[in-house]
Amino acid sequence: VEPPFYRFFGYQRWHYPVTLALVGTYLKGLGHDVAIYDADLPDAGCRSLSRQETRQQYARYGQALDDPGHPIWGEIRRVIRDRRPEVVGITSISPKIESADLVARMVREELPEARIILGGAHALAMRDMDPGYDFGPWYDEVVVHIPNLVDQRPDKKLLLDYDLYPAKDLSSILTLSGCPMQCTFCCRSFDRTFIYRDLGSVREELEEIAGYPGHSGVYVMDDCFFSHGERFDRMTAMMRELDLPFVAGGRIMALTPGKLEQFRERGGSKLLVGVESGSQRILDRVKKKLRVEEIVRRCAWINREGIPWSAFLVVGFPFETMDDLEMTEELIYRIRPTFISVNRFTPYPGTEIFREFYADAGLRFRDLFQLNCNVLPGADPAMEEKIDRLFEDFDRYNEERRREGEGRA
Ligand code: B12
Ligand code: SF4
Repeated sequence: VEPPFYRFFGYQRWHYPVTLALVGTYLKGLGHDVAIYDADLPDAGCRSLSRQETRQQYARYGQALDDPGHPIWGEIRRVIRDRRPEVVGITSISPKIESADLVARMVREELPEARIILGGAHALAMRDMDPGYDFGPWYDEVVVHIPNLVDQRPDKKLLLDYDLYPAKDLSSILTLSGCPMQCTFCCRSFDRTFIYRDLGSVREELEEIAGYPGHSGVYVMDDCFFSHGERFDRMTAMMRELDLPFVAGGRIMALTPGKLEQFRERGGSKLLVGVESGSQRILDRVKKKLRVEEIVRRCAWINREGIPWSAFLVVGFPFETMDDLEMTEELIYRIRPTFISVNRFTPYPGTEIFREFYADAGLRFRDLFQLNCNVLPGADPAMEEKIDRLFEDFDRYNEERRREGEGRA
């Protein structure tokens, strides 16, 4: 089960539950009868929301957690009763864990004999920080790692209601896992083992995506698409051959003029880049291993190549000052991305910053979502006001850039 989250606040999610598709494929390979229930599949109440709207609507998630009569809980109970599974596996990231707990509790109430297993980023992070962490009374087992899971072609047809997914939502692909960096705000800081998926299996999935009626290209979910030169070359060649436009993310230091040219020529339609901050002090403090001058230099290469791109920013680190925020603002208007994706710093369990600043802060997991307006303990009201203004200004900038793009088209 993918626990419900986005649906509660009306956000139009654009992906399918890839982690569960991989776990399900693995279990099917072992001979089990598997179905994936995506309880977060967008419904008629969901639409595309701006970042400001998302922040405003997010409180509806917390309200639903406190409302046992919410119709989505009723729907989940009905599915459990209808399907009567023997084993229920639930995946969860930290902000969703209370939703996962409620699903587990309903399974326990409806099917006392069922075995309930929890997996996912939250379980991994909590176990990493405290091997004896108690996940509560609903789970029989917690699984934090299945080796080489990414090296498979996910069987998306295991999804209940497979036919309800638009081609776009099934067109994401994961071709590796792991990252060599150790940014102090990222949960992957403690997992540096790389798994590269076999390129034959990548090709099969790309062919599957190219065959979806009305597809609009591929979204590559890898942490860095550009790091491994030979794979970059072979994968972009495959997309070109299959005539598949693609969106992918890359670390700034992995970008070169040659790779960017190849990216564009072979159908790269959008690039996602983690800029994070315009302050060298902040970049150093979060161990980003990146110089502001390199950001300016390499982002100019992207613009010169004419590739549409999103810059990901994080604002509101506990050690950030007004000067740092101003440097980020100044940098972003200088490097001129096509889209600014600004996120409120969120202390995810398992990260170095969580351990240093928030281990005893009594944070509620439900508040840990980057676009939440929650105020972290110790936050300075003047900084919060500035952050709110940045969100508004960047939404406006995004809207203007979107209109400019339409004008050109
Ligand atoms: C791809 C990805 C996405 C994709 C798609 C996510 C999806 N659900 O399909 C997109 C870009 C949409 C996305 C969005 C978000 N993501 Co994301 N994402 C990732 C990424 C890069 C890979 C996740 C993945 O699928 N890995 C492959 C699977 C197979 O591995 P796994 O999830 O680690 O699970 C392993 C085990 O836990 C176990 N397991 C997992 N579940 C289960 C279930 C059962 C039953 C069993 C037996 C085992 C099991 O098996 C796996 C193999 O060992 C990770 C970072 C990373 N490199 O891992 C972040 C990550 C998971 N995302 C994260 C976050 C915060 C988000 C967002 C909230 C961000 C946002 N601003 O919106 C959203 C929320 C999405 C949601 N799930 O609702 C955080 C979670 C942190 C935390 N402690 O909760 C991570 C860790 C990144 C980070 N910055 O630290 N994400
Ligand atoms: S933020 Fe990106 S570069 Fe840094 S550790 Fe996480 S995945 Fe790696």
